Amino acid sequence: MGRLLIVSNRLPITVHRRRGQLQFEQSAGGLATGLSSFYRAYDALWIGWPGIERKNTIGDRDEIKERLLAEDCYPVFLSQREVDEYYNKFCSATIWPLFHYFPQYASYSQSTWQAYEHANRTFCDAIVEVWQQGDIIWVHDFQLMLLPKMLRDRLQDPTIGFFLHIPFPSIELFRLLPWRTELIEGMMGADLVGFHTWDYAGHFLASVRFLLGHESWMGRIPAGDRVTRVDVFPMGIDYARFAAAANSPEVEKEVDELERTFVGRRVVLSVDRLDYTKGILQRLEAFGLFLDRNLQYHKKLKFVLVVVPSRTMVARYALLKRQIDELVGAINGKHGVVGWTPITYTYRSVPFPSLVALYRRADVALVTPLRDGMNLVAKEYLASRTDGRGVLILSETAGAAKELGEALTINVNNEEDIVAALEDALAMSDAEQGERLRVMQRRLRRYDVRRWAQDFLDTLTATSESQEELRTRTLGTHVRRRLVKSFQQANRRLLLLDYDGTLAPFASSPSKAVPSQEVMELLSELSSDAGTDVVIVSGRDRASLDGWFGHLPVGIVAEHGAWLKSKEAVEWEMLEPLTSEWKEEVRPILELYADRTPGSFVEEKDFSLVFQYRRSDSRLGELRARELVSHIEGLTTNLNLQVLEGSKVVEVKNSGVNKGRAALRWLSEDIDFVLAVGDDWTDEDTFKALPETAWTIKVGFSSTAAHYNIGSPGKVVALLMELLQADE
Ligand code: GDG
Repeated sequence: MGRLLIVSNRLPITVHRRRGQLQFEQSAGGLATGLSSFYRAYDALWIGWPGIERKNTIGDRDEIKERLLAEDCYPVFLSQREVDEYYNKFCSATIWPLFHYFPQYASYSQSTWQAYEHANRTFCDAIVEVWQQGDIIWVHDFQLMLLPKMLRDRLQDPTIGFFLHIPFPSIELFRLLPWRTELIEGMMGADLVGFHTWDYAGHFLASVRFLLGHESWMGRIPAGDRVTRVDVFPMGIDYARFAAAANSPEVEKEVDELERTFVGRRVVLSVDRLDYTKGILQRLEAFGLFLDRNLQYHKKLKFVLVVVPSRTMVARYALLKRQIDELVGAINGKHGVVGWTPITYTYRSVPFPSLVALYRRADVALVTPLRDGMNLVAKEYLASRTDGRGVLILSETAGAAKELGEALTINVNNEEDIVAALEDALAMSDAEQGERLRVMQRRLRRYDVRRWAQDFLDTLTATSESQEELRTRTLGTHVRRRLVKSFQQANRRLLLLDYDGTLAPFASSPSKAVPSQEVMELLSELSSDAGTDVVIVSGRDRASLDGWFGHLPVGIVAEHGAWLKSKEAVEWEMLEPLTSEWKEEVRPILELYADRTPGSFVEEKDFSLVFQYRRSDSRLGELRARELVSHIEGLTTNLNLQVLEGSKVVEVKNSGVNKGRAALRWLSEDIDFVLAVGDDWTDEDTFKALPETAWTIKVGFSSTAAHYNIGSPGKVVALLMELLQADE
């Protein structure tokens, strides 16, 4: 196995220059601390910005590189201007607010977008410098959403994973971005795209469907000649580190010191980076209300508010800082007395042992983000409670709430909710606290940050292996050559070709999918050879097929096998005697569904009725299709009918009729080359009916009975062209 290349905006090591001297320090932040022990155990290289502006590295770049390499890190050098435009502006003022449901804070500027693209390309160049065949690349977070595709375009069959640490918003927000398509295509360059929760994954899948038109199946999105897998990996913490620290003498000492400060008072704690997404103002307002209502807690309670400076260069953050300062002042001014201020507020980062000591001492952790991808603070608090006490109050809009059902969950916009939760938390018995804690701790201990990373990487490896399998099933050059050769050597050949999705791409309505000039010429030339039988095997009605192909010397199967016409014949022939009286009974049901599904309609053929929903909202269409199938199921058995679910269609027709049965009518002993190509599951009947020796090819990459897969109708046409040329 190759190495693991972790890529994130910041390296786990930050480089500073103080009084001319280079200094190397551990970076703060959940990802850096969480993954640092993990990546050291791997044959890994971490690629990212070391936090020092490029100008400041002049003359020392080689030394920086060398010292970072000794720590398995590889620097991407960025100028202050690049960081301003790309990180402080595009990442912090466009993506961050929009993805956290603050569209009113998002600004859209073409120049910062270009800086984002440029920064992603700079990362791409750095990776290309170090990448070797077999390496696994794991890209992190919203700063690098374009990177997976950029890498895929530059490297040969790379294995790429992408993990988004923040929420992926609903399509209604994501679509507001002018560069939505580029971003989603960028992420789709990965083999595996990971999120913290199913909601985020679902939103991503909906955006892919809406913007790129790719459907997904069980979290897999076949697109072109690859499949991108989407899955959920709720990030864990370094549980053992927090649990061990909580019992360490150093932390014990700090807890004792805190005890002297708090003298028996109850403690409510919150710890966040300064950010409007964290709901700090809402929390303070609610705490103020709690004090108004609960005089019994005056002088007996402390709220410790730790705010860690963040994105101080961004104006909105500076404003928020002023608002917090004012509100803390107002609450302390209103309720404080000599000897007691209700809120102890620190605006700086606290050292790790002090953080754990605060977690240990706090009776309640009040975690109230308006939106948060996950929120690791909530998990760290729980891991530090080795004494079996402590209550977590957690906002339901934090990703962590999906896993921590035993916490007291609140709606941050509901002040009453927060006040009630604080009252409940402070009144909760030790026994109940212990019970709730134990369940959550067990979960967090099992799925810690190492399991999380390992789980992601295992899934990535499996996805990449199945990609490999797909590549071998894909009609590559080698197999193609064999196919062409066997076509050339055969005396009598049979080509069974589906039409929609095989010879022609799907159009918005069936009548618009007319055969191209190229396809017509191709079919005409292939069928002009006396030794080659060409048969169009379609689900369409006779009239359309006759109109398009009737003048060519080709066989035609219409309505999925209900009607057949050989190349010499003028008249259509029925595969077997069929009736259509059932239509009177079934038509009104299909029409009812069409009326309730904007964009859909009912198509009528001689022996079938079709509910077509290609132009409808795909989720509504699928829902209606499923409802329709179950609605008519009972009816169809009585009437000896079958229901086929094709690509954006539900077709009701006589049972016993299928493309496979019809296709067999063209097989004869002297045929020594058979090729069948189709995209739909109605073509599976053809694949299954044919002898093992037949060349069967499925267009697209969902599972199939065919021997090979091919990417698109365009590639089918190219293949047929190759056959034609081989024959000349
Ligand atoms: C993003 C997503 C997602 C905080 N203050 C101090 C300190 N910290 C450490 C905490 C924790 C980390 O910083 C903060 O992580 P969060 O998850 O709470 O929030 P974000 O920074 O916004 O992280 C978030 C996360 O990525 C991971 O995917 O959960 O939703 O927004 O580890 O301990 N550490 C020290 N002193 C402090 O004062 N030592």
